[in-house]
Amino acid sequence: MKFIDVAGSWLCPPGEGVFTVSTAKEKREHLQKKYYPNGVVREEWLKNLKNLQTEKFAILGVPSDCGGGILRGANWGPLFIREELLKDGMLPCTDLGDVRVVPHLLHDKYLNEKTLSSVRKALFDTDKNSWPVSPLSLCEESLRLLYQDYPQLKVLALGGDHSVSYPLVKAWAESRKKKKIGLLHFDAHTDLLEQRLGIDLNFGSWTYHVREFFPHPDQLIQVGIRSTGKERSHWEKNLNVTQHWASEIHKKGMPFYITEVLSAFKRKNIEEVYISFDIDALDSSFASATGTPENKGLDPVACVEMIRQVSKEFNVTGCDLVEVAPFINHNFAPNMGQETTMMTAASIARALARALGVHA
Ligand SMILES: [Mn+2]
Repeated sequence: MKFIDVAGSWLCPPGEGVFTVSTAKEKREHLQKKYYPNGVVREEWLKNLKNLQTEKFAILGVPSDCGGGILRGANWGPLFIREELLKDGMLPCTDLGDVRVVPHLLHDKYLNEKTLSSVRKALFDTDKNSWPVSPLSLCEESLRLLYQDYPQLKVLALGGDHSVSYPLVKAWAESRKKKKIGLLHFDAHTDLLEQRLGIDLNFGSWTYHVREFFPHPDQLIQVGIRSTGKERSHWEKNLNVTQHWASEIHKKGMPFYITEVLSAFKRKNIEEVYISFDIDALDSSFASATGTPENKGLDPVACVEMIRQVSKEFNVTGCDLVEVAPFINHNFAPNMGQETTMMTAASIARALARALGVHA
């Protein structure tokens, strides 16, 4: 199977991944007018997908927020982050569009045959083929084919809740089996649960399940941790990860930890790095429009510097920015909370794009 044969069915034009008729319609139309000025959205989008062999970078939206549920709304992240990015001019790279999202679903392994067949008919007008239907499954399979057909392509993915990083990182890692790879994970939370309420794939467990691709603690580094029921030693000893907690970063300063991260990746001769950025790694004064904002967090400028230095020394070939939920307005951050979060999210997205090599 080729990516181009399924892309038009599994993905949709940028901004259309959230299934809605009227909510945020003007935002979607504004975005699409900028992207496709002559108005033929679907044709233009498909035309771009046919030229991926000459592209180096691409954006992908994964507007799925079924993987957690404390406060949803990260499904709007991809549209609103793109919209915010447009304010300073478009990112000079192809947009693959959004993964199609049936908002009730997470991963196909949780579905019975009857449901799979029914959703296939709804999404693809047929259930003849065994195509995936759930957002995480569609995301993983799309990227597997994308990396198979265009191995040069580096993708910046916009989530979605953090469960989307499971398929994103898995597809990225599996397409690089012969390479020494590393993961740099910014987050307030460890996301290292084995399961939550009996469900093994969710926003709090994706890191636990991608550890198999990063078997050495120097390969999986978490930055910004501060909201967890257990000590750092518990996670590091039992789960083979390295953690740099926010409290330690406040004490010793980010430059110290940038050096730590660079030397850890060097010790392991890392060839390619994936960066996953949960916006709640940042202090809630910068990022309150998210499901689980946390205070005493990181400074965005310091994070941008860490991203920059890592990309200077290592080949960063995949990134995601997740948990941006533009409609959430916590009462500790009235009025400006959402605006500030979106501006901050755009600056992180640009830093990640630059890390991939985009002149952003
Ligand atoms: Mn997370």
